[in-house]
Amino acid sequence: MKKTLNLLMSTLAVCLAMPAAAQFAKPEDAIKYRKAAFTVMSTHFGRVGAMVNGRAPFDAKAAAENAELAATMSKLHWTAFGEGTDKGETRAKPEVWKDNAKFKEAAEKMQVEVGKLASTAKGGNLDAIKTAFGPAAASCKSCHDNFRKD
Ligand code: ASC
Repeated sequence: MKKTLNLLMSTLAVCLAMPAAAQFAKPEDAIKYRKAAFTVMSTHFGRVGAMVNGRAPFDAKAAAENAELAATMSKLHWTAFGEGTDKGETRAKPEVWKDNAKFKEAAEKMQVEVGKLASTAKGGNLDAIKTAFGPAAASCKSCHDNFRKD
């Protein structure tokens, strides 16, 4: 039991120390992973958006849960834009890699804004959520405009 645990812990340590790209066996896996993460993030972000835009009734608990999920998802994609993942089934523009510092900055801005939306949503006040939603949506859009093909 102890041996198994030791092996597990050392495997975990090696995995954490590996460069991000090496966490995916193939570039297609990284592309699939990041698309899935964007899809899940967008789904939960969109549910908050529906309440903000009056397309769905406001439910404070659901807003907080969905915003929290969007914030959690917003942390996942970035290791999946490694080298060699610019080709294949992707709409990512070459600028993601050519202008990587700018891409990272945009990614971090999005994480901060979606994080703020999640902490605001915990308060359960629709007006405050509306205020926090705008900059979060703008941070999604700015990345689409600069780093996504359509
Ligand atoms: C969403 C979603 C996005 C953003 C973006 C904001 O609900 O899926 O990617 O909002 O459209 O402009």
